[in-house]
Amino acid sequence: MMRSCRHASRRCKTKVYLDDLPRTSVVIVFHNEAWTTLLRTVHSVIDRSPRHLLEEIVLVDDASERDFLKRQLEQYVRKLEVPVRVIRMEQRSGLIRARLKGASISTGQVITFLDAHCECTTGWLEPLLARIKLDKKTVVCPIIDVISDDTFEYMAGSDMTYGGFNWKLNFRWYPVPQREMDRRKGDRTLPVRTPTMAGGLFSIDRDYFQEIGTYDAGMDIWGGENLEISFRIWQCGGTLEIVTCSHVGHVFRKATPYTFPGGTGQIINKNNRRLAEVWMDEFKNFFYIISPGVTKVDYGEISSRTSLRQRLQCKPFSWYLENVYPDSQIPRYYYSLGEIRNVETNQCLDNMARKENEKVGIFNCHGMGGNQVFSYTANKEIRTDDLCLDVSKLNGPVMMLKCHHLKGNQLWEYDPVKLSLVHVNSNQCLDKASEDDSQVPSVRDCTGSRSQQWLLRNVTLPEIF
Ligand code: UD2
Ligand code: MN
Repeated sequence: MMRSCRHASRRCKTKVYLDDLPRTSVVIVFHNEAWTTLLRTVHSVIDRSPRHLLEEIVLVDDASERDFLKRQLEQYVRKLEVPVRVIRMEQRSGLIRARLKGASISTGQVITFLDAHCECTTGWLEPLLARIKLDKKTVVCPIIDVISDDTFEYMAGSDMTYGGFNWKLNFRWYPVPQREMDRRKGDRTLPVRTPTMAGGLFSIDRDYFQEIGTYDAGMDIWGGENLEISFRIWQCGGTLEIVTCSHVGHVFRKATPYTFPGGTGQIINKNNRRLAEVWMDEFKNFFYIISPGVTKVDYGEISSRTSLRQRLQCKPFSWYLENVYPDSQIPRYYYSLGEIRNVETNQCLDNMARKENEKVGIFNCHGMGGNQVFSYTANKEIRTDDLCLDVSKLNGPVMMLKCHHLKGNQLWEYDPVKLSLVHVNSNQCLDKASEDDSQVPSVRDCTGSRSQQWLLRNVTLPEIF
């Protein structure tokens, strides 16, 4: 176990919190969790929460198949000095419906959700509850520290990253942008407004959880619920924060210890479709164009969720992109979304599943989205999800770098008449291939040749242009 406050910054340690904060129930759902990690979670909650702020712990067993999680667990928790209730799902339901069940039988004014393999640090709870006391529409997450799944070593998480997501609707950490540092006047002990939450660790006022529609109970097993609740909180008038003075460790596992009945892809795609259809308006196209296969997945009935959105008069997704997540990987305005096809060779730009700092490629057009989807944005960057086409030397190859929103080497001017893509900094044109490698597009002096002409498919021109 770690020493107290190891990761809290010194200024966090001197903060003083009111005594009469709202009390919380801690809800922990699990399926086939290991004994030691589950108990490490429970004990750390008991040991590191001020007793008067902890109403109870609710353990929801999502139909585990391990014997020790049955009577042995019940007998063990009976001896603990905080009320711990164990409830069972009748059948495997997934973490979303298991959390809903746990929330519904809990009684604290605040509900705190934790994964079943966490370790709360000293002082984790007070800063979370203090934010909710100030405004019950604030939903708060701790900084998630990393517990190694090999050695169980404890490593501090960063207060300089916040939650976002990519075109495939995967949750991702991204650097906290300058505007958020400025808003806090550089004080890193103040909560960070985050566009999304990771999903597993957060506290929410019980009444507010009800008011904004808890979770989408039509989502199965795992995935999607974290973005869904994030979009919903922001679009429907709440605030989502990472409270940087609160730290909770989480075991990040390389592989899931459980099955996804019906197939991992099917389930996650269904959940993602539900959130895209209900909350993302026309921006769901980023998800659908990059993964066209997804549109075949049945997402069930969503009318209760769309009417929730109406009833709460939630704002459009464009509002969220503009006001909450302007540095999003999904651009608020863009000229095109789809393939970028070379006129001479009829081949398409292709990220070749390469990663950051690697070269963009060119390949036969396949029309299947994926690696051949690019967006030419209103900021005149060419992005493939969270990477931008970037050139840093004359006649240089086109690299894929993290989009920096600073124009510079990532600024491209498309001429819809000449069909050229001019790299503004070098004043050279995107060409199908470099001198020495036909598979590597590069910039060359502009000649107007057909190898420098490009068709941007699915061109949509929003009214502002
Ligand atoms: C992250 C979240 C997780 C959840 C998930 C997206 C963190 C640290 N974790 O994945 O909470 O939001 O993204 O859905 O932010 N479980 C069940 N029944 C199931 C499957 C899982 O009860 O059918 C439990 C599981 O035992 C665990 C919790 O749900 O306690 C989260 O599952 P995970 O730890 O496998 O998810 P993780 O951390 O990869
Ligand atoms: Mn987890």
